[in-house]
Amino acid sequence: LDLELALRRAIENEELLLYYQPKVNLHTGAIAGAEALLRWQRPGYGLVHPADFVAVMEDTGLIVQVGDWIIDAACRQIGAWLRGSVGPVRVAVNVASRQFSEGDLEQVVRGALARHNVPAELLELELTETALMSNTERTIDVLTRLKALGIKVAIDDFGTGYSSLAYLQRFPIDKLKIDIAFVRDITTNPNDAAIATAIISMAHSLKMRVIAEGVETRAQLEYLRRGRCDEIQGYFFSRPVAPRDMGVLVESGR
Ligand code: G
Ligand code: G
Ligand code: MN
Ligand code: NA
Repeated sequence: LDLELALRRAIENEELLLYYQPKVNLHTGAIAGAEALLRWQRPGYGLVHPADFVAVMEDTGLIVQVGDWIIDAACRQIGAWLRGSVGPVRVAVNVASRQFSEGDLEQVVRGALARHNVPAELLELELTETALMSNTERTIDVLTRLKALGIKVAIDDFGTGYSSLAYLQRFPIDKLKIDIAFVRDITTNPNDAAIATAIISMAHSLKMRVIAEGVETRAQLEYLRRGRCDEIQGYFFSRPVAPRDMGVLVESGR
């Protein structure tokens, strides 16, 4: 496969980079952190988005190697911000299913935190329901060891899978991320609004925080704030941006 070969070269040639999208705390209005989002600076193609290559990396297993690089790169950035003028920024990293099931996440995370001298509470992992559902005993074991390091764990795209909160509460999870599918029409579709509100209330009963993704309008933001949602992320506040611009956003928000 040409794309697979090009991706292997991209890793060697250091063409991969991370963009950052801010998350906003709805209680305080302050920037709560950022999600790291993979980009590929592909010669002749410009900046390529993961929608065009993450699936190939998943199919070929390349995602495990790239995933390790992503965790290291995110920790390097956290360390640079921490020891520069920006200060502490909590960064959430997406973890693919295969990375969770085939990789040694605890070792990778432990190594990256140590290498870049970063406090564990500044790193968060975003896992999908699918990643957690294959082997319950192993999932609980891996998550427990990750949590013991002091990092945060969030469930991404929540509401689109088949797992219930009753099932998820068996895992040590800090945060739920409500999928964009329930946010898009939240102000006009009573069913989506009911689902989002129910997720927030159930999550809070289970002592989890809630973030909504894909917030594009003030109306959506206000609806979620009234519904007691803790954080939002989306184009309304900012698109994913280069590290330097993320730093500027944090500095100007203080
Ligand atoms: O960044 P974008 O806005 O285009 O993201 C598209 C998709 O790619 C999303 O589903 C996102 O979760 C996924 N993605 C982005 N960055 C990463 C990453 O670093 N690791 C993994 N596994 N998926 C990512
Ligand atoms: O799967 P995951 O949640 O990690 O992917 C996040 C994806 O959502 C990225 O592709 C990111 O660029 C995209 N995204 C972030 N904010 C918005 C938004 O406000 N609207 C839409 N449509 N997509 C968004
Ligand atoms: Mn995510
Ligand atoms: Na998501």
